[in-house]
Amino acid sequence: MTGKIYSASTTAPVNIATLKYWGKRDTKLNLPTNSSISVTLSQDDLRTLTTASAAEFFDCDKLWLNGKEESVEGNRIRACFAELRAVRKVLESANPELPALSSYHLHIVSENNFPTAAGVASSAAGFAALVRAIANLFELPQSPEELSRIARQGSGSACRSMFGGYVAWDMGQSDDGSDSRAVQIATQEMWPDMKSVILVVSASKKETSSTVGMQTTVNTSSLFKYRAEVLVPQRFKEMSEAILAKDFETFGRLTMMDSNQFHAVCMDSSPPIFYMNDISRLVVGLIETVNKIYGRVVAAYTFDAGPNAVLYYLEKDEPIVLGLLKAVMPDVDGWNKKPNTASITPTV
Ligand code: 2P0
Repeated sequence: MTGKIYSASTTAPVNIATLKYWGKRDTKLNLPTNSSISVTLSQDDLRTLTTASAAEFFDCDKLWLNGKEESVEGNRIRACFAELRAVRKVLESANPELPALSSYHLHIVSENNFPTAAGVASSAAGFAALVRAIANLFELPQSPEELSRIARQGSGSACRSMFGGYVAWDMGQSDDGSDSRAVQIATQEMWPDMKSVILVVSASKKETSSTVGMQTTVNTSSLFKYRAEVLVPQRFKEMSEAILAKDFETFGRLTMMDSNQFHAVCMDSSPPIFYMNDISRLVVGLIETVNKIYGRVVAAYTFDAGPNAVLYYLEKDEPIVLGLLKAVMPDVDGWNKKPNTASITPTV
């Protein structure tokens, strides 16, 4: 059978949290136990490109990731498809001349321009691109904030990739997740001299997935509750204010403190979860030493659910930061040239 194929393509960027999301109060809806903040990286360096197509003659939903067909039976993808189709259906009811795309099957083709296995927030860019591509295909009028609520159901951190610049994910208070969505704190242009670099310490897949790890922490860590209920709300306010004031000293200090505390609650879980390794700890020591020598925050490190480091610094300090990395890690020269040695890619 043949017929018209409707298509739309889009890209979505990677984001790296500076105030970490770790813990769900609702695992089905991906409702977090605390609000979080992230910086969206430049799409020139790291992005997912996704095309969504719909046709009356497609006989089932399909998804290809980096050229390989993947299942679309997961609850998270299903939730995103269902929400987007429901919104499209409302549009079709109000405009009967529109094609009935909400009832057609979808084919999704998605590609990362970075190694998926490198453990660099690929699910965030992936689900953000998936939701935005289908929303474009369906010509939905929803705002990025409203779409972020849908992307959140694919992967929590994906809601933050609906925006560039500095982004907050407001945990919300409701049980249905209607107020758990991302908002932009500031654009990238507002703080143009902010730079980041990713050190790929290991490109191997993490042992404990974020989804499993965070619920282990929620269920077993006694430090976790204090972090989520007392420390993060204070830090959220301070970090938002530091971003708006372009106060790198405070932003960097809070970023490092929050990364260390996130890994502390991981270690306080039972069984303990270790995401950082010896090279990660070497990077921490290096940055702490440089900051001490200069008597200010020259660079700030942060580590997600893996050993890879992301460093934030101001452009004026790039010679110090990259010079130091090159001196200490001479192999640092590009993506994955030597597996399991550090490699860097500077981003904006
Ligand atoms: C973050 N991470 O804020 C934190 C910091 C990892 C460490 O969001 O289960 O892949 O899909 O909602 O979003 C990774 O968790 O988890 C994450 P799900 P997700 O970026």
